[in-house]
Amino acid sequence: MRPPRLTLAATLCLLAVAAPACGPAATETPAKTPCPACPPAAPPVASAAPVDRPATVDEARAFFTKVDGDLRKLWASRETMGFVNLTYITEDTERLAAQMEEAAMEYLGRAIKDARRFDGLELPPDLARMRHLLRLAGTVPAPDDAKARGELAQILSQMQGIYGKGKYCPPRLKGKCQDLGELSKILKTSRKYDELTEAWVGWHAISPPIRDKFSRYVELGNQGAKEIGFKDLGELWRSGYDMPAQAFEADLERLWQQVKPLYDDLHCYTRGKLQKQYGKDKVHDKAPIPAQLLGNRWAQEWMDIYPLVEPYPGQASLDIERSLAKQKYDEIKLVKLGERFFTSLGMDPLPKTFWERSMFKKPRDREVVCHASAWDVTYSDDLRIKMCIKIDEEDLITIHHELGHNYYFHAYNKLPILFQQGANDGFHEGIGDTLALSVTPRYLADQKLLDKVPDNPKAETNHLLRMALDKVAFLPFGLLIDKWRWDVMSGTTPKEKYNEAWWALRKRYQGVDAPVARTEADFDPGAKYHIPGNTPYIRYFLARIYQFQFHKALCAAAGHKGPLHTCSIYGNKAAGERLQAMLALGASKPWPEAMRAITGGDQADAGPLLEYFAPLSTWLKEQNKGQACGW
Ligand code: X8Z
Ligand code: ZN
Repeated sequence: MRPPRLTLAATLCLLAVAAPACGPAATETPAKTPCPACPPAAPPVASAAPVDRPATVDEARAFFTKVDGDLRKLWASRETMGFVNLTYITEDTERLAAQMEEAAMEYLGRAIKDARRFDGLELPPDLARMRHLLRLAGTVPAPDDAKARGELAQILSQMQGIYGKGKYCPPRLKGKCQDLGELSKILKTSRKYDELTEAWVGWHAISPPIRDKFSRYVELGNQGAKEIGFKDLGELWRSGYDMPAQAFEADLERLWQQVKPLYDDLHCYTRGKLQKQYGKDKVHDKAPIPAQLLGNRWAQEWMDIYPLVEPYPGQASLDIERSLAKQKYDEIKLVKLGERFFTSLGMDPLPKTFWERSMFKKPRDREVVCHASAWDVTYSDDLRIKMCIKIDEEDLITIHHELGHNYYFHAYNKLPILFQQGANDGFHEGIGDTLALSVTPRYLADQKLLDKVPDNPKAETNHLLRMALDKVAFLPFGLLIDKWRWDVMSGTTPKEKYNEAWWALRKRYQGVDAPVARTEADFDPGAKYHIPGNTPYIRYFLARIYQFQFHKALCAAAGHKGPLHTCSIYGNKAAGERLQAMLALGASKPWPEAMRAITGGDQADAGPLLEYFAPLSTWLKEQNKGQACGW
């Protein structure tokens, strides 16, 4: 993903000097203390049209052409500096990245307001689309007031800082602390109830200091959103889906109702297995599952408890780690394997600069952000990934995910910059995952990474359950994160009820509960990166639905016969062309048109996901017979 528009680095310049900040803001309000190394002021927006007569289409075209050129420069600087910063963290790179971010944010705010001149003017479709997308181009729009803008940027930086530095330091470790990576490992691998509870509580102790900052961020973000015509920030976030925000919510509910029965069956089966492991005094009948028992800090994906829930132990292993080691896979060889999937579909090889400029390995001599991401820092094929690759199956799949972003960037990089986005953000998150659905046991065997294809019905059930622990378990979590945030942003959930509302949603949608009593002294939503990180989350829910639609359509294009979960489009040029046709649209058209280009339909639909898991669904129902499901 491109990193969220406002990064940790974005405010260090503001911290260093009194507001107003660097960049063009200083031209509006005289700077008291100039930033030590401010980037050149962003060019003023082309508000070419005089105000005493209606604007014309020609003026609108000139305006958007100018905005395109300006944003290219500002965003390319921001992305380039962001990449340097995250792959070489120092105070200097943070300060420079902050300046670029501030300049881009200020310019965008002005451009949005200047574009109002063209409201009500009938524009040709491309310009009308740009007018629409410009208003949505910032994740959190900066308030006009430079002081408020500075405060917002500072809070964003602080929230990310607190999260990033979060550690648990139990007295028994005598001064030694555990970071998120170490706590994650415990939550993945331990089968001791108390140890799991401690790790969960330990991680969730990092977020109370985020609570006040988060509530101020909501106030300031709402202020910025109102200034550009939205009721609140949540409405802005819900407006990026080519339908009114309310219709979008109704569509989400429709999708959720489609998949909920499958989730409920998975929940029931999993709870039964956890009862066997931990006892009914710990995992109660007809009750939510304690969140620390699902193998993941947030109980969002449950793959790591596969050994506890494996339907048929003793079947051929699906684990490729040994083969990777035996065949001497290193980071580059693993990325080449991922690239080969894309080129096998007829897509271009990655540019030479990708191999020169990416970060594939955790450097030994400097601080970096290891969280995987994909970039086109110049919006013109300067593709990279940034990842601390482990040589295992999980990272092979993540490489496909990241390369999916890169190939999307590549496909649309000749478009105007406002169209250089996914058809919507769920599309972007779903591309690499779509190809990863084709990383089937058969494909892995063809790549000599599995000795044989385990193709008896028992092995197939094992495989589908493994997939469901990732894809199906995630669905309610993907939905509820932003349901919580939208309620906070609209004021439906006041600050005094942040945690209560959070657990009400987690119980209602996921059937998961906190391991110990929680109060409003806690701030459990803040322990999930995307909350302090200002990153909208509903995109991941959408991506999990879309990727099965895309997979089904590409399998049909490839002429696949047989169940959907056995299809791999590897090597199929017809599937590649179909995918490419959709990617090349970027955001130039409303997303239903992009959906039509790949699937022939124009709706989000969980039908293909249900089709993929149909054999598992039947099997789960059989297993759950006589069980008291639900919570
Ligand atoms: O944040 C991510 C990606 C970045 S695009 C690594 N994901 C969500 C999460 O980790 O919570 C992917 C799945 C959901
Ligand atoms: Zn992603």
